[in-house]
Amino acid sequence: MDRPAVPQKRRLVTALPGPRSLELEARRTAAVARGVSSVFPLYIEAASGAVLVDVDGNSLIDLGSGIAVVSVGHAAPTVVEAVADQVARFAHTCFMVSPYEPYVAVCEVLNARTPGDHEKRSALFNSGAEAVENAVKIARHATGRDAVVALDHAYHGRTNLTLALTAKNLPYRHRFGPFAPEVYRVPASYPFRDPEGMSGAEAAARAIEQIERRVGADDTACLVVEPIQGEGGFIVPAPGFLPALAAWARANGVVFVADEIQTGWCRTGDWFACDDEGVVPDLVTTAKALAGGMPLAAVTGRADLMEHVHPGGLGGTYGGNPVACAAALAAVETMERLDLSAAARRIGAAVRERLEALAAAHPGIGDVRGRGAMQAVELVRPGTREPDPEAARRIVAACHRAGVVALSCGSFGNVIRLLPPLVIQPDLLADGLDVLAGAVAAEG
Ligand code: PLZ
Repeated sequence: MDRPAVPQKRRLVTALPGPRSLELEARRTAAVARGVSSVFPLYIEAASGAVLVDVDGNSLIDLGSGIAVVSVGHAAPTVVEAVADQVARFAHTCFMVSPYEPYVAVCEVLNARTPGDHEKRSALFNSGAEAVENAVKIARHATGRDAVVALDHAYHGRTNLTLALTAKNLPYRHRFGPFAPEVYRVPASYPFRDPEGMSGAEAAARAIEQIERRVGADDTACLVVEPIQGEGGFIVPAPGFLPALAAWARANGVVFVADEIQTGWCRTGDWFACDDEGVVPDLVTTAKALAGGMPLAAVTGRADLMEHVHPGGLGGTYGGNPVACAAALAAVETMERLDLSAAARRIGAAVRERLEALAAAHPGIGDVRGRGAMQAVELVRPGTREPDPEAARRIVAACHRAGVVALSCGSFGNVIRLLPPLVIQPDLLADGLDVLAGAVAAEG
C-alpha cells in the first residue's frame, strides 16, 4: 500500500540539467518573475517516495522534501487516494460559508497530537506565514498587548508581519520595508557561536533580560520561537533554553508560540520538536508536512486563548480547504501507521554518523548538528568559525549535478541541511550521502 511507484534509485541519463530542463528554464526566464528563484533548474515530471524524476528522465534523490513537506514521501498512495476521493466529492465550499467534516477532523487531530493534554482549539489556514500571523493576532487579542518578540536567526515567513519577525536581510527583507511595528528581536541560543559553554538557562536569561529592559514583560503579547531554527541554520538551542523561555512566558502572562512549521510532524523523531524537553507551548503553528504536500497550515492552542477571538475574527476563503484537509488526515494516519518518528530517529542516526565522519576528515566542517531527520553541517574556513557560504554553494551545486537535491540555509548561508522524506530507504539514503561526501571531498 505504501510502496512507491518509481524505482527508488538514482539514475542519470543526461548531464544535469538535461536538454528539456534547459528548454523549460529558457521559457521560465521569459515568463516567471525573477524574484521567484529555484535552487537548481531540474524540472520535475513525477515523483514517488524519495525520488524525483525530471523531464529528461533522470531519477534524483530528494534530500530536501520540498523544504520539509513530503515527510510521508512523494505521492504517498494513501494521500493520493484521499485527495482524489475528496476532489471528486467537492473541492471547495469555503468553511465560513458551508462547513464540512474533514476540517473538524483535522482540528481534532491537531488538538490531540500537539504538545500538552489541556483543552485546545484549532483554526486552519493556507501557508505557514499565514498561521504565524494568525497566532500573533490571537495572542494580541487575548492579552490586549501589542509587542511581539522573535529571536535572532528566526524565520517565520514572507508576509509583512512575518518579515518583521524574520531575521535575515537578503534575500527576504531587502527593500521590502517598512515592516510591521512592535516587533522586537532578542538573541537566540546558538551553541556553535555563543560564548564557549553557555548553557541553555544562561542563553534564556540573556534573551529575557533584553525583553524586560527593552520591551517590558507587561507589554509583550507573545514570544514566537522555532524550537529548532530552520532557515536560520538548523540551530538546536542548548538544553534548557526552551523550558526557561516557556516558564518565563507563563509567569508573565506572555503567550509562548512555538513555530513548528519546519520541525513538526515526526521530523525530529517526536511528533513535535517541543516534545523533546516536554515544553508545552500556549499556541503552536504547523504547516508543511501536515498535509503531505497539499497547502495547509494551522494554529492550535489553549482553548481560553483561541476562544477569546470573536466569531468571524479568523478565517479566509481557502483556509482548511477540504482537499488539503483530506490529505492531512491521510498524511497523519500514515505517520502513525508507519511510525515515522522512529524512522526519523533511524535516519538521524545514519546521517549523523556519516556527517561526523566527514567532519573528522574535513576541517571546513565546523559543526554537525540537528535532531532526527533534520541534520546539517556548518561550513567554515578551516581552523576558524568564519562562515564559508561559497563552499556551501559549491557543494550543493555539485550534489545537484550528481542527482542529489540538497539545500543550504543559515543566517550566514553556510549550512547544508538534510531533510529527506521519512520513508527514504536506507540504501538510497546511503547513496545520497556518498554523493554529498564526494562533493565535500572535492573541496580539498
Ligand atoms: N515558519 C519555521 O520554516 C517556511 C521558506 C522557504 P510558508 N520555511 C521555508 C522560503 O524561502 O520562502 C517556514 C518555516 C517556519 C514559517 C514558515 C513559512 O511557511 O508556508 O512558506 O509561508
